[in-house]
Amino acid sequence: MISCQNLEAARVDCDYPGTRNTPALAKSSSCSGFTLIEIAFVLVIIGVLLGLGAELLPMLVKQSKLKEDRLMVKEAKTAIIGYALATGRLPYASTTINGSETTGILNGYLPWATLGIAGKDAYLTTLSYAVDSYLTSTTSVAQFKTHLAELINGTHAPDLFCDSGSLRVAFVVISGGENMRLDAPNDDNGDGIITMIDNNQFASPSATPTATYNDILETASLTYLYGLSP
Ligand SMILES: [Ca+2]
Ligand SMILES: [Ca+2]
Repeated sequence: MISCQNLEAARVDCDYPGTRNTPALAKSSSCSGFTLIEIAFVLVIIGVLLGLGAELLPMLVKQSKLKEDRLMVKEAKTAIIGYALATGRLPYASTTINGSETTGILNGYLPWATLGIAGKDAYLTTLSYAVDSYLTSTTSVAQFKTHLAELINGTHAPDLFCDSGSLRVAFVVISGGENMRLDAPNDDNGDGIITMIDNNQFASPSATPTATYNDILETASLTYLYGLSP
């Protein structure tokens, strides 16, 4: 171990070889060595910074994943709307994760292969999807718009609702989020997926994550889709 006295002597030798007995000269020197106290101080600072990094990194990764997931669900919504405006109908859901729509199925997995998009979310779980039955069998954009109008004015009863029933929607696309499974109120019977057994009442697209809900949901309201239809 280097004592303070020895270190000071070393510092004097550093700038003025052969002048060990001239401390006054040493004090006015520009010697750039560190004392043990200075080194200890720097080590403490580095330790604190490493500790902060270890705490912040997982949080930043989590936030980044959530942001990526929201973007992927939004992109799926855009693809679904594009499909409707191109074909005059919304696709049925898929009963499996293979992404092909299954005729007659209204709740299940996103028919991502039919849409021509990637079907997994940022957590590598297949997206879920539900659709109003009255918008799946139309054969033109004009008829699709007529059916939207009938759902809006009540001529035909709508199937799907968000936000405790206050929002009538044409479809929902949902990521299970960080826990990789759908939560209530999207999944009512707790099997982690949406089927006809669940009650077609979904969360608000603006629902914030809680201890029991971390799904990411996007939807198109009937009026929004009506406004987009030419
Ligand atoms: Ca979830
Ligand atoms: Ca379910």
